[in-house]
Amino acid sequence: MKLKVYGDRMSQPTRAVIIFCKANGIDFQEIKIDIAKRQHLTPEYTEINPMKQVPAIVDGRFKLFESHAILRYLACAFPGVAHHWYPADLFTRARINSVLDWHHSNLRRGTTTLIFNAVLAPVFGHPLNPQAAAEAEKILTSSLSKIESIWLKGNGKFLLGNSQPSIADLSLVCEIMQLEVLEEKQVDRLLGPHKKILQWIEDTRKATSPHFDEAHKILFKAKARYNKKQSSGDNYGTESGIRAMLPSKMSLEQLTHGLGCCNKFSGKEITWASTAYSKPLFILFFFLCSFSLSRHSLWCWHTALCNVSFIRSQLELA
Ligand SMILES: N[C@@H](CCC(=O)N[C@@H](CS)C(=O)NCC(=O)O)C(=O)O
Repeated sequence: MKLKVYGDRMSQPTRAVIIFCKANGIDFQEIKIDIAKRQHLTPEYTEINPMKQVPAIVDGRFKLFESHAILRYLACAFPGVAHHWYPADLFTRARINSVLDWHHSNLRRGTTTLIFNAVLAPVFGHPLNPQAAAEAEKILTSSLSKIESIWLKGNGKFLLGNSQPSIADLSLVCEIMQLEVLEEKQVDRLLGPHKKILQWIEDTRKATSPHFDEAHKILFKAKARYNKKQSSGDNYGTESGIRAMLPSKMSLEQLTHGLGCCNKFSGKEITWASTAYSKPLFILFFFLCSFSLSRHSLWCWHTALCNVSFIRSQLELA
């Protein structure tokens, strides 16, 4: 019987489970439990998760709740899951579990309390509470700093110095993405100083593409709704504000302008890394320069390298 995933995509742990299943080709049926409609409180759902929260899964006769437990179960139960998500090595697993346990009482406490008191409270019939939001912001900021200085230190793209993501990356990044529902200037203030976090979000997004964006679409729409700005901008409600903050992003218009090329691709994004000459190209360039006798041949080489760089960047746009 097909795996059933019960959840609401507005919930960050639900998105982590859905993205995990999709990224690993796990065949599953998504069953929406709409929190806003209180569907998580029904007797039918309480049979599946007596804690009355999402997500939960049913695999045959086996029921399970708590997203971290679900991710660990799926990683072990489905043979097609790539090793890096939850490697078999005991010490590696223990370290991933350590991050996951820390998450619940730190990063998650900060984000959920902040979002509830700064945005969501009225949806559930409570007043906004700026003081509680300010306290939560301190927990969040301290958590982000700890992630950067402890688990993202070094050259690895992902937590614990890994070159590929684990279930801890997915869970924590989905948590931080929930900040999308806040006003843009608030997200800027919270995440702007954390460049490593921004790059890590982007790396996790790319590693789980296109499922990451697809699962998060709902958040951008919710942002528009909560901030009552549906009609104020072309992209409002369809794009990630966090993604736009990446320091390594520039528009192709800026790039092509800089190279003196046409700007018919303007508006698309491109990474600095893809536009920089790679090391071998640099060496080749200077080697040829030193042997070039005329200014004309030098210009030809420069133009050729610009074109190579431009073509490479186009290929990376996808
Ligand atoms: N520790 C749980 C947290 C689950 C949770 O807090 N779910 C929220 C949505 S993100 C929920 O169902 N809230 C409804 C409620 O508590 O009434 C997990 O990781 O699965």
